[in-house]
Amino acid sequence: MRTQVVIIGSGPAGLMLGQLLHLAGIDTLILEQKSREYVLARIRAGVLEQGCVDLLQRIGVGARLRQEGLAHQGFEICFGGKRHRINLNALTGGTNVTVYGQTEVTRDLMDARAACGASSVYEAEQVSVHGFDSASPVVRYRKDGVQHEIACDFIAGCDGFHGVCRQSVPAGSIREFERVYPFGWLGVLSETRPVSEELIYVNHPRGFALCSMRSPTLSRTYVQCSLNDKVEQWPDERYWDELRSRLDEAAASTLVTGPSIEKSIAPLRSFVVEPMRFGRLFLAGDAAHIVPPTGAKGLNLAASDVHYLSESLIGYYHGKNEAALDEYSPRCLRRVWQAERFSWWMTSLLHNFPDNGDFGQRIQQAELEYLVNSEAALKSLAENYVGLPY
Ligand code: RFL
Ligand code: PHB
Repeated sequence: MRTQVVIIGSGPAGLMLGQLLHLAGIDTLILEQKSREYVLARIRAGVLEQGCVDLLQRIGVGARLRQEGLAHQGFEICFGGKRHRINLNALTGGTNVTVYGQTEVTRDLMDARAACGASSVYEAEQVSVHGFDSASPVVRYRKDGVQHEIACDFIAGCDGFHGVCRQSVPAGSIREFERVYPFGWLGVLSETRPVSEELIYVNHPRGFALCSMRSPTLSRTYVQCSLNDKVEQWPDERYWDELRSRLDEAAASTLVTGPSIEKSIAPLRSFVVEPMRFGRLFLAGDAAHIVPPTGAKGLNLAASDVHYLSESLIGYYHGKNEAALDEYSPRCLRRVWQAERFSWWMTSLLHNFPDNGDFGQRIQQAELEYLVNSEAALKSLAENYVGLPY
């Protein structure tokens, strides 16, 4: 069998790329190791930049997002027991973010792919990529005990941080940059009314907390936890007590608790590979970079990567122009490093670092004070939070 582009991974990066290429008349096959249901059940991102919303609209998957997405004109930062509002809309001259779950983005994209008849193989086992340093790459996989081989022009590695594509690149051709943080996020999804209409990011001596949401009746909240913690050590009651203890008085007194419907621990990491292209293999999204979730940038970076990748591939097919392919990695990496810097900075500003010491703590408090009292600092925060242009 043969197709033009094999996309490995049916997360947001792979699905958005599939839709962008379909609209340009380029054939794709998506290979995903998990089932459709498994992919749809993964609770992850919640905040979309305007650029990501625009891209989803442009590729024809914006109908439900327009109806159900919650436009947020700002968010709050809480420290020293007081909340400070960051008016994103005013600080950026009219830009908002949209709260709409990654599960919903994924569902909309999967539905659009099914509607246009493009091929996806779920539960594809032992996916492997070959010959991407030549003009005729090949992808192999097993499905229901049968071995398959697909010849293609290009391979898009959209297979996340643990995927096979990045690992298939010879060690001498790739450089990795990494910072691992000494804590994780314990996240809970609950059918409870959110604490506030906007997100609250909390800096507290007991550790960071975040009150987010998926809808007016569905809360998504997080507390900073130890990397040694296990979910079983956090029964609902302990979780809610801990979250409440980190909130300001008003938020704590209105916090509505209820049974968790999902609870998980995620470690925090910053990670980038350079370059993001190896001959005819392109990495996009979490396969190429990870940001700590504090800046809400992961899914949004996946969107800008595949936007650039689609432009390179469309440029190649329309003009048979190899130069269009060369632009992919440098264009992505410029924006990736900006988001890495911002996510690292938000993480440093808001978390409790065990090794910071008293000096580090005072510096963090000074930075928070400066931030909420300086129009220049607020503008910089807002400009990055709503997303740099692409
Ligand atoms: P994904 O979503 O991991 O999808 C990769 C897909 O590839 C499949 N796969 C394979 N398929 C075939 N063969 C193999 N060998 C394969 N290996 C893997 C996987 O099964 C999967 O389906 O990567 P993608 O598409 O690059 O999308 C990235 C985003 O998922 C990620 O960046 C965000 O979820 C990060 N993130 C957030 N991003 C935001 O923009 N805003 C947020 O508010 C936000 N909050 C978050 C987050 C991530 C979190 N966690 C759990 C790390 C909050 C959390 C807690
Ligand atoms: C979420 O709603 O899951 C969420 C929101 C903002 C973040 C991270 C996660 O920075």
